[in-house]
Amino acid sequence: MFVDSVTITLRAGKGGNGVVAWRREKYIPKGGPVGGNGGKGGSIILRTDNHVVSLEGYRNRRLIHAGDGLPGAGNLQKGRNGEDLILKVPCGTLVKDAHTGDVLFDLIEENQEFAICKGGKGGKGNACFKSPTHQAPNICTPGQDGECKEIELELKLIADVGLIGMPNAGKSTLMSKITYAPVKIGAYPFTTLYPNLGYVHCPENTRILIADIPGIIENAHLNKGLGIAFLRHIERSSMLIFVIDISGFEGRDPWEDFQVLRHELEAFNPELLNKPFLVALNKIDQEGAGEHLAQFIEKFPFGKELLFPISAMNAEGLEPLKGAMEHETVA
Ligand SMILES: Nc1nc2c(ncn2[C@@H]2O[C@H](COP(=O)(O)OP(=O)(O)OP(=O)(O)O)[C@@H](O)[C@H]2O)c(=O)[nH]1
Ligand SMILES: [Mg+2]
Repeated sequence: MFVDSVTITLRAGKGGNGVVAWRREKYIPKGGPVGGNGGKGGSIILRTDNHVVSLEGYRNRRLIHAGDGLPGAGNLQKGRNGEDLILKVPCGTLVKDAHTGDVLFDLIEENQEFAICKGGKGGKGNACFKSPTHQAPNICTPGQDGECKEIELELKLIADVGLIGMPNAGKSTLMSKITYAPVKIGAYPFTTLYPNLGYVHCPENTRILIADIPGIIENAHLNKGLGIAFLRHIERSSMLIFVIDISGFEGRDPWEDFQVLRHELEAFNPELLNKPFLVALNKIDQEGAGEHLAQFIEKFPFGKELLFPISAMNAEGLEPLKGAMEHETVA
């Protein structure tokens, strides 16, 4: 299951207590204080890992805590430190304070770490308090509590290119033809329920990461269909590809679809409209596509070089589209 937002409480380990103990050996009267310090509590660290693709692992875990430090012991023995806990999260995870919504950190790169909760310090044993004027201190201190935070993890995928389209426009079909991603394709709307990621391999060993997200329909910003929360996954993309069904199937107007998509993007975040984009006019193999294609091209005000008539199903016209994508995303 693809989970892209969770709220969890993290508690770092408590420090172990210091202890009071005395050296007791034959022929050594008044051996002095030998109470050891407590161990440090374990900290909690978030670390990105490319093998983790969603936040699903945290869906049913409300409280996560690191190990406590152990108390000290006699003979100056220090308690063992609590183990640090490393939580693996996908690249693109935003860490927010669950109460204020403030962004605490943005984990973008592979193996990036963020120490979110520090473990408590261990208490001091009585050996620590020995001084020339105080030879037999009968005191020790308790370990400190570890930091505790309630945080929200939000995943925003970091794909170079985001595919935007109405349900059934052929986004997943396009994805399956230009990447090796195992995507589900179906002749019914909302086949894709969660974002899929896949790489397009370009010459010179570069590659472009593409995100195929669920279909967007009119008033998706009012929670129609699957809503527009998935648009967060294309917020970081450097370019968008609108996939439009140009066949005019069931009386649909492709130009109207394009307007609706732009309107929904604007409702989510107006800056999305400022991103570079291309338009893949899909299903040109279908009857009636030619007429709609001509109308679309005529109405399109942004420059004809952004338009790519394709048939994803028959893998027609994909090379120029890949070339344009590469040109825009590979520096
Ligand atoms: N004739 C024709 N059919 C196509 C083409 N591309 C996709 N289709 C068909 O259109 C239907 C929908 O394709 P998908 O790739 O699942 O569409 P989608 O945009 O991912 O749809 P959602 O995941 O529901 O948003 C499938 O039956 C495909 O076989 C094309 O170029 N020509
Ligand atoms: Mg799909």
